[in-house]
Amino acid sequence: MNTQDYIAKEDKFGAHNYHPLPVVLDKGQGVYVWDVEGRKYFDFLSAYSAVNQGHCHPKIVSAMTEQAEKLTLTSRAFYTSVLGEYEEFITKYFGYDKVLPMNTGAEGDETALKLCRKWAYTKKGIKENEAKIIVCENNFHGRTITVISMSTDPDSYSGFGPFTPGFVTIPYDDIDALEKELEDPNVAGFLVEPIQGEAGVHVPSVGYLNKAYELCKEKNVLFIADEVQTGIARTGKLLACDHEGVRPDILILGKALSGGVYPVSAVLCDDDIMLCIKPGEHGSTFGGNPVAAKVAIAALEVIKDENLAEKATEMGEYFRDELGKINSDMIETIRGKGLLNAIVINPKEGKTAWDVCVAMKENGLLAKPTHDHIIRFAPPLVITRAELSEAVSIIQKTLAEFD
Ligand code: IF1
Repeated sequence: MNTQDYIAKEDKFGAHNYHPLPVVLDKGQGVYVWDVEGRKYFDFLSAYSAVNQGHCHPKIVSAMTEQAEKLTLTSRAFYTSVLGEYEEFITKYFGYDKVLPMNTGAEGDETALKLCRKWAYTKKGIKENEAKIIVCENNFHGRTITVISMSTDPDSYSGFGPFTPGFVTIPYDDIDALEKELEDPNVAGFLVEPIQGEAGVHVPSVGYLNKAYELCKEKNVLFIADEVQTGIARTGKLLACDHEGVRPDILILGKALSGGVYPVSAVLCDDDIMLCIKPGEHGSTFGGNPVAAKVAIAALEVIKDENLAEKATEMGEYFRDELGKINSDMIETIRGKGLLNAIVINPKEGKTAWDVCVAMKENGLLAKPTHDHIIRFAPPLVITRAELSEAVSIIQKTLAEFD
């Protein structure tokens, strides 16, 4: 079978809920992936920041295989020899009293919403079913019905109503708008991405997160950080909130929490919030399973052992500097933090970000547009300066093809 055969098979038997770049991947190692015809590519998407540690990191893979040969899943009907070890490890790693283990990022957001509402009714004293949670325009928190009920993107919510009530939307990076909505005594939480990834890597003004946190504290409102994409060293700190010294009341993690090896997400907070949910009020079949637990410990150890947050800072600065040297009228803006970056493309003679991504693929680098004109560049954090330099050459060569 060749590339077209694989694509045809997926087209025939799979749902059409994606429009992938026309490449069929077969193998991954570090910053590289190979397609079914043996062509090698730089992966500059990292599965949307799930593969921060590099594809198939040996330490993480062996943690998975070792546990998988011993005990994979019991459900939470029983204790296991691994979960407590993981819970202690991750709560000490991030500095919270407790963790509620789940599997996907969306489940992490849903869990955070439930914790926030439960806390609102049992601790803040908001009347049952009256709690409101503030979210930002252009947010992306996942694909479930409640999560898309918070979305302002018609592609995310159109045709999926009716929607979950109780959300208030404000512009991102707008402190005055937040301050105004916080006047409502029924507001229980503020859910925010420290950097809006899907919206096109929008880095908020310096001080935004800190000021937002202070305002929430003044009004006894929970500051909830969705670090599913920005967390785990991607932006040059362990958490994007660390750039501003903000400690979220509820922290949502996913993606690179497993290094892309297994679905693992987690919600961390302190006892006064976490213990609002009682036995039997929340959970999931696979949440906190032994394989996820061991994989997450290994994935987090790799982040520290290999200094990946510091590397993301250093390599990100180098990458943005080198991109800035490319002389192309198709590059309108370069923005990002750490190794979460994006360029805004000026369409040229009808050629869009998609065309640039297809051309970069032909030249050995994989990236995907977000919305019509933005290309996100997010390589694994293990990338070296030499590899980044080679990747920038590919980007430059590709853009020159459109001259
Ligand atoms: C897809 C987007 C990114 C996320 C944040 C929660 C979740 C995500 C900040 C939900 C997931 C993924 C979903 C994935 C593509 C990717 C994505 F393009 F969809 F929007 F990264 F920007 N919070 N983002 O970014 O986590 O349930 O997916 O594990 O194909 O839908 P999930």
